[in-house]
Amino acid sequence: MRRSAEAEAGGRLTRAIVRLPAENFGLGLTTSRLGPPDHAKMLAQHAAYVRALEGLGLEVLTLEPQPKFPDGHFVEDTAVVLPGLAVITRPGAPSRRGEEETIEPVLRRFRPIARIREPGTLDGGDVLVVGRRVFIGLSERTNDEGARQLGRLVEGEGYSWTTVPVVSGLHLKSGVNVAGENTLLITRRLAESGLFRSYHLIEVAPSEEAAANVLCCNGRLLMPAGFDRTREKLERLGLSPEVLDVSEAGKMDGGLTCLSLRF
Ligand code: CIR
Repeated sequence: MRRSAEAEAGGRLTRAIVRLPAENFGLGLTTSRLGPPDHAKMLAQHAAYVRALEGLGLEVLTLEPQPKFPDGHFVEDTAVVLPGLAVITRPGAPSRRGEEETIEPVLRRFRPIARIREPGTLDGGDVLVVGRRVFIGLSERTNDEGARQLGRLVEGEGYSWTTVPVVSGLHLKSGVNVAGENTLLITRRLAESGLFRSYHLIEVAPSEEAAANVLCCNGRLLMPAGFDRTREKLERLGLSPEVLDVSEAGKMDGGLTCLSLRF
């Protein structure tokens, strides 16, 4: 299959972009009450994350830390990358605006570029692509105008789209992600929206909402550590997740998907 056609079918991805966490990453935005994060531990967890991405068959491009943007290692929020186009976002949090400018020259090497423009705001964490359908979360970070702009761009690439009110977590992908073929791992609150009913839905345990931030790529599944009930459920279903500790990112409201752009 042509590489782009494979990707269009939700197929094989070849690259990932990550950014090393800056020493001051604990100054980033957070609503969690999990305590201050530890930089050395974060670096070790980030290195293990990069190794896991390489294990998925991705060539990982690692960018330098950017102390000017303490949330800058959550690169997922700065772009939406499709087989034929990279959309540079306009992050919803004022303190994060500008991160996207540091990603644009990197993505320009791989894709034609489009942009979300003022007054639109959009974080990549609010964008879930499932096959040829794009779900765009309306959240504190992504507004109607940002969603509409992205919708028009993805339509031009042959995708359909719909908006989803974000009812669990910071971003849409805090609460729902692809976990396998036609299968989503999802919080009960998002499942109840009915918007995802055409997929096979696996609900995370109600006490384990953050377990929904799994990363499915090239036929493999990564999940965050600390969510045994959900892990056992996935194992029973034969999905055999690889477990990664992302506790320090979690203290800053981040997780597995936020730490990379994959395409
Ligand atoms: C923020 O609040 O923007 C960061 N501290 C966390 C961003 C997490 N990103 C994501 O879920 N895509």
